[in-house]
Amino acid sequence: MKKVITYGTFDLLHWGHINLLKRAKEMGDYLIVAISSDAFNDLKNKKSYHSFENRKMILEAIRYVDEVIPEESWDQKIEDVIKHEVDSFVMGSDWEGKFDFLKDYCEVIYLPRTVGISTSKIKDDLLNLDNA
Ligand code: C2G
Repeated sequence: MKKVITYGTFDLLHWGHINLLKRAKEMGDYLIVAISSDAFNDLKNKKSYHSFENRKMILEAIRYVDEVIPEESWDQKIEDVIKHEVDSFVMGSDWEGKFDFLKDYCEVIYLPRTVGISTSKIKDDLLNLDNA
């Protein structure tokens, strides 16, 4: 069984996230998503609309996702890859090159980011809607 892992906040889930998760799952048979905890989001200077528990519940409902684990630090990826016997690490291309240190442990794949959608775009558009 080929195991794939990916990491992210996945707040205000949108079709760019789904595109990523779909393609990540196509890389293997079992997809693990490490979802950023609320505390780790603070470290990333990201404020999520949905709590960790609710973002986790939403991700677990997605057909491409087999397992959801917490992401609590920048330094857990090697341990996660070893512990979960991961074959491929997949991220969107906005992270190109940032996680190449994992190449000693698994395949590292950066997939083209979906253009035209992002959680911050959703927030901005909704704000502008109010001011329209
Ligand atoms: N993504 C994408 N296309 C978009 C938006 C996001 O392909 N239009 C991808 C990102 O590249 C990432 C994943 O979806 O691979 C999750 O995106 P975020 O929730 O924004 O995650 P991020 O804050 O980048 O967290 O340790 C890694 C970090 O936790 C990544």
